Order: sequence, then structure tokens, then C-alpha cells
Amino acid sequence: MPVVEGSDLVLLQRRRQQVRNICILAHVDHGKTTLADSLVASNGIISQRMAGKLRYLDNRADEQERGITMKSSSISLYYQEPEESAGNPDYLINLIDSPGHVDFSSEVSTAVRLCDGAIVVVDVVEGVGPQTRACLKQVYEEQLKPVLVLNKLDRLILEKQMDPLDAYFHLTQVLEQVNAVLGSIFASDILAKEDITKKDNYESALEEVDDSELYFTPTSGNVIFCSAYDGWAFSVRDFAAMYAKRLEMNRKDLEQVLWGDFYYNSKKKEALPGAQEKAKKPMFVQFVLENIWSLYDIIAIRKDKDKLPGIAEKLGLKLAARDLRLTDPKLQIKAVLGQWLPIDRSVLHMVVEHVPPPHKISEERAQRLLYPANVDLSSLPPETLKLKESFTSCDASSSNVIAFVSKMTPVHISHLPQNRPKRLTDEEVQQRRDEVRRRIEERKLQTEQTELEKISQGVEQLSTQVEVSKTEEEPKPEEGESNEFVFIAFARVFSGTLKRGMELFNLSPKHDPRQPTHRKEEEAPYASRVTIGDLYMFMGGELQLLDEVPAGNIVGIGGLESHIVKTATLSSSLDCTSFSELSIMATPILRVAIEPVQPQDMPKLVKGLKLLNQADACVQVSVAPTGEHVITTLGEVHVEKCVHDLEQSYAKIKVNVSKPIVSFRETIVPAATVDMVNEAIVKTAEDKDVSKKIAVQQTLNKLGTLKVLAVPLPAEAVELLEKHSEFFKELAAIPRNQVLSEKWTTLLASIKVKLIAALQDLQLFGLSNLTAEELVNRIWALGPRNCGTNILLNLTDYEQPDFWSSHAKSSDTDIRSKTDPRKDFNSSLVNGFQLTSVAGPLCEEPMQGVCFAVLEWSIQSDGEDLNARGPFSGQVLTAAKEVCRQAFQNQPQRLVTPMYSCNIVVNAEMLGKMYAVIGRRHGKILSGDLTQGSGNFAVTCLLPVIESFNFAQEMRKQTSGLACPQLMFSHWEVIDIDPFWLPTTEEELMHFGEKADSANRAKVYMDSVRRRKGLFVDEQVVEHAEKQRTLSKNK
Ligand SMILES: Nc1nc2c(ncn2[C@@H]2O[C@H](COP(=O)(O)OP(=O)(O)OP(=O)(O)O)[C@@H](O)[C@H]2O)c(=O)[nH]1
Ligand SMILES: [Mg+2]
Repeated sequence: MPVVEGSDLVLLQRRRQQVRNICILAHVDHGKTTLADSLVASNGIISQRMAGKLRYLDNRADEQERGITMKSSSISLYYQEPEESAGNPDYLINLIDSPGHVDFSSEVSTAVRLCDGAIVVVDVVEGVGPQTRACLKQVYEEQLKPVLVLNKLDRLILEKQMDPLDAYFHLTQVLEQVNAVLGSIFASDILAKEDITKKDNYESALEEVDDSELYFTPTSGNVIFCSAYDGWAFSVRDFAAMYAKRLEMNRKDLEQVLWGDFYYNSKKKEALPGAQEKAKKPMFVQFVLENIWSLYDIIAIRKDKDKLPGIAEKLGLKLAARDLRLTDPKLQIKAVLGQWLPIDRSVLHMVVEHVPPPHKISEERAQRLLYPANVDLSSLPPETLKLKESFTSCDASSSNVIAFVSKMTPVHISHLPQNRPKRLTDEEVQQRRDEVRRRIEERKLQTEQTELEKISQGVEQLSTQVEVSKTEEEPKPEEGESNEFVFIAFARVFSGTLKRGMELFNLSPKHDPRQPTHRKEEEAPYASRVTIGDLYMFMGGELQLLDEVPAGNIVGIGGLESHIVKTATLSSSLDCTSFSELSIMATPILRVAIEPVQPQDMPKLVKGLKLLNQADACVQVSVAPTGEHVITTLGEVHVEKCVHDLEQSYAKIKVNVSKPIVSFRETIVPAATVDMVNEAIVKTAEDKDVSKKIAVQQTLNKLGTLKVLAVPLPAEAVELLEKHSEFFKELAAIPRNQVLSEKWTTLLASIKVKLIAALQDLQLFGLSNLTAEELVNRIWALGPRNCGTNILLNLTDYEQPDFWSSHAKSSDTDIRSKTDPRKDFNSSLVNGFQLTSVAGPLCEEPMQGVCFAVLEWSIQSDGEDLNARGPFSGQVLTAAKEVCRQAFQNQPQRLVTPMYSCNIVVNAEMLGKMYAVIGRRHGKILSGDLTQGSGNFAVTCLLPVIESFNFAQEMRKQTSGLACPQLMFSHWEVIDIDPFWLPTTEEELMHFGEKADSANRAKVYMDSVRRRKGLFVDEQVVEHAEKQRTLSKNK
């Protein structure tokens, strides 16, 4: 196929009906980039033969070396429907390939936001992976239209040596797996949307909704069977078209029976159901799979080269003489099957048919993108609501220009089209030739002259000249370095036409058109004017310059690097809202400190980190209180990529990377009933006396008294608060007098109901006889930062501001408690609690799941005026902080560690070695099932994050590279060991020895954090003092 001219694509950009924006998503290594290669080859950008080997869109050197994709990259492709389809229209396909490795999952979010549809690729041998699930969830949440590609069918033939019937059953299973995931995502979404305060309608909710469009079925044309590496793919439709005539059936009818439990009765010439029951071959096996299997058998297994021309003739293919000379069976397969069942035709046809064009964006999606979830639509000004029209119609002529930037991509300046050498015309070539000839002549003359001069001037002078010229040139590379990369905004135009030189507003997330000042240009505090620089079309690693880009297209925008860090909303009008934030699938958890090897390189590092922060969608760059530069990443591979980028591109200096810094949390647990050797602890009356656990604290001037008991929260409550922590965070940021949207009010109400249920078994030791509902009403605050999993509970006679309705229009509790002198110090007390919960006593890490019940709070003002802004408020804060800390320490304290869930696919021989590695690192195996049909075990285990360093490397080493773990943050887990535990009972002493020889894991972790933070560590510097003394005496 000839190379498609860029100008043709530019023309197509204007016809929104003929534009499709899609991304390719899958679990790691399921073949996304290989599939993209085949599609790229269809445009003649790379050769068909190299497709699959080249991985064109993996254009970073380390992507090629490691064989995994690390960033999403986009390419615009041309596709023309085959002649038989009506009008044979042509299309512009903006395709984004995304990474599958969990460490780069935020790149997936940036891709998904800009697209209308997604190709979900599944490796048929490995089946659904954890990332497949995550992708499907994201596709569902962002309301993209997914299509499915079942890839690597060749592995079933050559590697697994299945026969067609087995393969058919295997394929149905994989398809069921994918659909089951979709079904569960759908069900949980419907149930979450339901108002759970109205009970007993779970069933009805699911019954009422229509889910017929949701699933993948080959008969509806949204599933493709493919071998991306061998360059072929087909849909049921393709085979129906091939066989309709021969089987004397209508093509449409044949499409419906070619997949599923149907068999062909050749006498009656009709398709009948019940193939399995009657032990007949399903039609899919008979007419589809057997054909492909026999081709593989002849070409790749029996290597019967002579039959090749015969086959080609039968299939109506024209094989070139070069193809017939091929010796590699894989290439022969590609030549024959690639021509018979071209991959680009099937895949792109499916895309064109199933993915909606940009102007068919659903109302719901437009609303979701345009208006934040927490805003009540009726409270928005009419101008803002009107924007939705130009948004959904995707109107290029609209005066409202709206674009969303999902990431900033670094591009080396030499790759910019302006800096690339242009192709020369014949005349110019001739001119250059003449010029070169002339220069050669000149040089000849010159050399003759200079030789004469050299002799006269002497060699000495010459050498000084050389030195001078050297020193003059030296600073240049330094200057060049800073501008070596430019950042191109990766964006999509949603409305209007984006033009070079246009001025638009860059709206920050805080921009709110409901505030009149935000809509006035002179006053708008959260909007700035930016000028659109050069516009580009992405062509893999290359860029093509554009003058303007109409709505509905993906575009690269230059000139914004100093205005945008990661994402942004660009709009011509201040009535526009800032787009909802990208939903990120994974939480950055792994932190490392970075320092330059040469201290004088620090400024370079700082500059490099700034660039890195802009270039990488999911890295967080910060400066720790200790002054260290810390980057927070998604995992080890991500750290390696960041360090590589820093060293090679952004800072160009050698850096030292610290050991990873892991966050912990601190909590309390109910008193233990057994000791460390599993013997029951006999409780004395004194142990049971709860009054010992209550902490009492007076303010410095003895006027205020606080009594607090800390109790552990039930696990369900912690889980609930953790799940909604983002919600509470956003809630806390909303000004108090603002009315919440209906969606948020319902959500808040449903959280309250769930929390009441979860707090039923909160153990308060008889100190309060309030019901769970009353307790929930008495919640004072959540901490830390108003969104954590710790609760400050008010059991005193003071009436705290209502936590649940603080955003209601009027807060009457405030009025009622106006006369209470304690009201003035409410915030001091709450802040004291916040300070304790953000840094616990074990190692100054945030607390988790602790309920601080305030039993008494009294202030004796003695007629004295205690000014709310005076020193007494500070004293209340300190007292509250201290009393909460003491109450925490009065209970058994525990460390909580983040856990990774780890998925490993490994074959039976390596299973033992893999278990050993996991065991050594205190991992817990959750499941280890044999994957059907593949002979591999899919093992899922939990691993403490702190034990995971070099885990992937060790695993690869131990299993000769056969097991490659995927680590993903799973949850927080309490380490059930007291960090202060020492053997006390006789049995314990016997078992563990006097010094508890086996290291206390919790203490080791705690001490490592304390040491890092420069806190006091209780450890003996000299362990065996006697021995040392004797040694020195002997001297
Ligand atoms: N046998 C076979 N191998 C394939 C096929 N498609 C891809 N592969 C191989 O699978 C491996 C991974 O392919 P990629 O295309 O890099 O996978 P990916 O999904 O892009 O991987 P990430 O981007 O790292 O998530 C490569 O070694 C490919 O050669 C196929 O159809 N058959
Ligand atoms: Mg890839």
C-alpha cells in the first residue's frame, strides 16, 4: 500500500462523520503494540513484513530493549472501506497505543480520556489478566465503546497444539471470562447508583436496566479473532461473506449462526441448533477454525512448500515470486493468511462500524466530562449549560473553542517537523551539486595559500589559535541543553476549531463559572490567557505541522509548556467549567529520594525533576521536610524509567537513588487474648478496668479539661471511610455555605447509612449507651485532613456542628450552641485531633481506624473572657493533641503496612522456586490455579510493599526469567505483632530467648522509619559489651 499523504488526512479531519478516535488497551504483553504495527503497516508507513517485529509505536530505546510499552503514543491512520460496502468511504483513525504494565497505568487514563472507543486485546492463552479488568472498568467509567480482539490464536495451534474443537471451547471460555468482568462492573455500577436508603430494591434495579448492548458477541460483530504477530484477523462477518453463496444461505442469517451452538446439516442445507448435545461439529469449527488449522498444518508444521501455490490459487490470492521463495514458515503464513484475512480490514472495519464518530458523543458522557460531579446542574449559569450543545454536536464552526489536554509529551527538538530536513526538489538538488563543486574548488585554492602561511607564521601561534577557538565554543552545548526538549500538549478538540496563534483561557480546576467574578476576564482568579503555538498531527514518533484542527480530533499543541504542568482545559469562554480530573487506576505508592552524585549538580537535578514532573503523567515530585527530593511512583519499573529519563534526557547527570521509602500507618487493636506462644492470657480485674485506658489532660492554665478514650474502629467502617476518602477530601474543600449537588447529597446519605451499619459493633466499654445511629450523628470530624479513616467522636454534653449537614443551607446547630463558651474553641480541639492523627507516636506516620471518643470537655472560664484568638485556643489545641496521643498509647499499638497484590503466571516446574521467593518475603499465597488449556499456574499472592524491593529481579533470577510478577497496590494490612513486644512469660522466654533472638518484624520496620526520619531509636549500640572489653584488655 502506498504511503498516505498527510494532506489527505488533514482533509478528513474536517469530516467528523469519517473520524474515529480509538485507543488499544490490554494486560501487559497481550499484543497491543504488535496489533498497532499491523495497522500502521496498512498505511505503508512500515513494511508488512516488519509489522509485529518493529513495534513502531514503541519509539523509546528502553521500550525496545525491555519489550514493553511505557507511554501512550498516537498515530493518525487512513482507512478506506472495501469496495463492496456502500460508497466505499474513507476514514481518519486516530489511534493511541497504551502501555499494559501496571506501573504505567496512568498513561492509559490519559489515552482513554481523548477517545470514543477502545480496542480491548486479550491473549487467548493467558485469558483475562488483572489489567484487562482495570481497562474494562476504566472504559466503562469513561463511557467509551469497547470492541474486543482475541489475539494470539496461533499459540493455540502451534504452542498448545489444540485441535479446532478444543480451541473453540477454549475461545468460548475466554469470551465468557471477559463478559463476566463486564457484567460485574455493570452490576456494581447500577447498584451503587441506586439509593440504598430505599432498601429491598437491589433485584429490581438490575432487572430494569437494559444490558443487551453491553456484552461482546461475535455475532454482533464486536469481536475479532486474530494473530497480530502473523498478521491475520477475521470476524464472523468475514467468513459469513465467504460462505454465504456456497452454503446457499443469506449472509446476515449465516452471521447469526456461525458462532455458537449451531451445526450445519448438509442434506437439508440449513443450520440447526444443539451441536453439543448431538455431538456435531459447531459451524465455527467446521467452516472457520478447521480452515485456519489446515493452513498452519501445511505451512508451519509440515512445511510443505510445494503446496503453497495451490493454496493461494484456491483462496484467490496472488503470491509474489518473492513470497514463494520465503523459507521461514512464519513469513509464509504472514504472506498467505495476511492476504486472505487482512488484519487491518477486519479490525478497522469493526472500529468504523462500532465506535461512534466524535459528534455522536452521548449526552451523559458530555455531561460527565463538562460538569464536575459535585455540582448541582441547576446552579450553573445558562451560558455554561448551553456549552453542552456545541460540545455534543462537536461543531467545528462553533465560536466556543474547547479542548482538553490530557498530558504533556516531551519531544526532542530534532524531531519537530520545523527542524527536520525537507525533501528537496530536483532543481534544488542541482543547485546544491553546483555549490558543492564550487566549494571544493575554493578549498583547493585556500589550502595552497594556508600552507604557505603556516610556514611563515610558525607552528606555535597556530596551537594558541586552536586553544582560543576551543574555549570560545565550550559554553554552547550548555545553553543548548536547556531547550533540548519541548513539551507538546496531547489534546483533543471538543468544540470549535483550534488555530495557531489563537488566544484561549487555560482554566485551572478551581475555576467555577458559578462565581460571577470567575467569569469576568479582569478578575478571574483561576484562568489565564495562553496563546496556541504550533499544531501537530501525531504520526508515531513523527509530527506533522497543521494550521488548524477542527473539533473531534486529537492534536498536539506547542507553546504551552510554561502554562500547563500535566492536564488542562482550554476554552475560549470563561463560562466553561474545568473538565473533571482523569480517573487514575493506580495509586502512586513507591517513593524514592534522589540526589546528584556530584553535589554541585543540584540545580541541574532540580531542573530535571521539573521536566520529569511535566513529562510523566503519574510521577509526583516533591521536596520532603528533610530537604530530600522525593519522587513518588507506581512501582519499580516506573522508578527505573524516571531515573533513566533524568540521567539521559532531563538532567543529564548521574544520580543516586535511595532505598525506597514506604509509607506505614499506625493503629490500635483490641487487647490480645493469647500471648505469642498461643497461650491464653488470664485477665485480672485491673486489666479489665477501662478507666486506666482513658487519657486525661488539662490545658496549661488548668482551665480546660479533656478526657479521651481511643478505641479501634470496626474493619468495615475503616474500609468504608478509606473507599470514600477522595469524596470526603473534595467535600472538605467545598465552602460551607455552598449547596451540594443531588448526586453528592445522595452519596453522603448512603455513606451515613453504611457507617451506621458498620458501627453497630463499636466497643465503647459501657461508657456510652447511644445507638449506632446516634453515634454517627455525633461524629465531630474525620482525620487526618478531614478525609482519613479516624473519627473524633463527641460523647460530651457539648453540641458539635453537624458533620453530615454542614453543607446544608442554614446550620441551626450553630445557632443553638452559640451561648456555649466551648464553641469558640471547637476548631482548636478538632485541629489537635488532626495533628495527632497525621503523625502517630510509633514512627510519626498517619493513623488508621482509630476512634477517639471525647468523654469530657469542660472549660471553667470563671467569668474571665477567654478570647477565641488568644493563647487559650493554642492551649486547647496542644491539650487535644496530647490527650489523643496518650489515649492511643494506652491501647495495644500496631503498625499497618501497605500490601501489594501480585499476579504471576508460571509453569509447573518453577512453581516451587517461586513459592520460596514469596515465602522469604513474608508473602501470602491467595490462590494458585491451573489456567485451563495453557498448563500454566496463575498465582495470586499478597506481599508487604516494604518486602518488595528487587522482588521482580529476584523472581526472574530464581525462575530463569520464566516468572514475571505484576505488583499492584491492594490494601493496608495490620501487622499483628506488637512493635514493643519482649518475651515476658516463662514459655515466651523459653521459646524466644531473653532477647527475643528472632527479630521483631514490626520493630524492624518501625525503627527503619524512625531512623530515616531522624527520630530517637531505642537500640543498643554495643550488643556484646563484655566481649569487647576483654578484647581491649588483652591488648
Ligand atoms: N505468538 C504470538 N505472539 C504475539 C502475538 N502478538 C504479539 N505477540 C508477542 O507478544 C509479545 C508482546 O507483544 P507487544 O505487542 O509488545 O505487547 P503489548 O501489549 O504492546 O505489551 P505492553 O505494551 O508492554 O503492555 C511480543 O513478544 C510479541 O511478539 C501473536 O499474535 N502471536
Ligand atoms: Mg505495547
